[in-house]
Amino acid sequence: MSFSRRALLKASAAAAVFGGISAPHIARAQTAEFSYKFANNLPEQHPFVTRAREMAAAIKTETNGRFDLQVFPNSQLGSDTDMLSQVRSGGIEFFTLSGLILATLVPAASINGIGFAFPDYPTVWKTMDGELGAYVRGEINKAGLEVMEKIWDNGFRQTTSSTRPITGPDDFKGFKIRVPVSPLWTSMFRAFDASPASINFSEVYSALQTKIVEGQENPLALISTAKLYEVQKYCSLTNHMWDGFWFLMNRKAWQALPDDIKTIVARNVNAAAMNERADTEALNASVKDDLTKKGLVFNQPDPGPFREKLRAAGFYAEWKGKYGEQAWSLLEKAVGKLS
Ligand code: X2X
Repeated sequence: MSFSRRALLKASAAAAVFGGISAPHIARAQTAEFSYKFANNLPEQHPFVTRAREMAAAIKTETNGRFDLQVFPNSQLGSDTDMLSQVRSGGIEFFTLSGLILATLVPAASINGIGFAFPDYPTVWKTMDGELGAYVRGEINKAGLEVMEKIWDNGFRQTTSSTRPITGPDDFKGFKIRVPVSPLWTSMFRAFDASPASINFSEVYSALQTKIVEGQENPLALISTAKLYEVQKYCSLTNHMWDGFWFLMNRKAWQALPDDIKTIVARNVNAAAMNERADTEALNASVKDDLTKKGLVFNQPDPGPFREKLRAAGFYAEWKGKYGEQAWSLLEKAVGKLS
């Protein structure tokens, strides 16, 4: 008997045993009072998805099977643009989205993506768990969506390319770069004189592979787990913005839950966000060597000239005007003077 066949038989014997033991759980699952979908754009291997699945299991246990949360990662239910429409209409109940993309609906939500605003993670969490985060959540509520308190980490974004490394702002001139669908992203890369193309994450790998664009920018954890290194050669540690995911909920679906279930869901979602932050930050910090082995060539440019270029292009002044005095002063209170 081959090893794999033996393993298969063993596995099915185990399944029979555990199937028998867990039969009551299966029965309970079938009678879940609430069966909700949680959609997101992240690859299965990303720590985000591991924590999301763990959270869904904990919620099911703690609600005695009354609340069943199904996790759909990897843009399985559509692109970010599609999923945002679906969470608004109720087609999906829960959805995590970058604040910068959410800004197509809630303009204030892109404010954390202002170029070079955050020096480090402690400042990010102080700001997003503090007054600026509360302000953005208020704006999200005004737009008709519910949002959990804790934002999940995507990370500090780095720039990859198949053609040339980015060593300073001049290398961005004419650079064909994919950016997510978001006015702030387009504006920032126009300020660098690049040629940004708005493309949903679900299409990024193939856009890079077919060379529709030369490069893209994302945190290392995502460059690794989405295997973007397979279709890119250079990685420039530009650290040009921090990006995170707001946990959004369809309002009617949230309001339909009894208070005891709401409490369990909120506690577990926010706890998962905290664990995901720790995992993702650690992966962003540790995965560079692995990516080097996989063939990416790294460089670390000085951020100074990039900031200067944005300032000279009027980027900070323009966005301060768009966000307005209140939001901008909350940002500057947390990170220091930007414009
Ligand atoms: O689309 C991207 O690049 C991603 C996955 O980082 C976001 O969700 C903003």
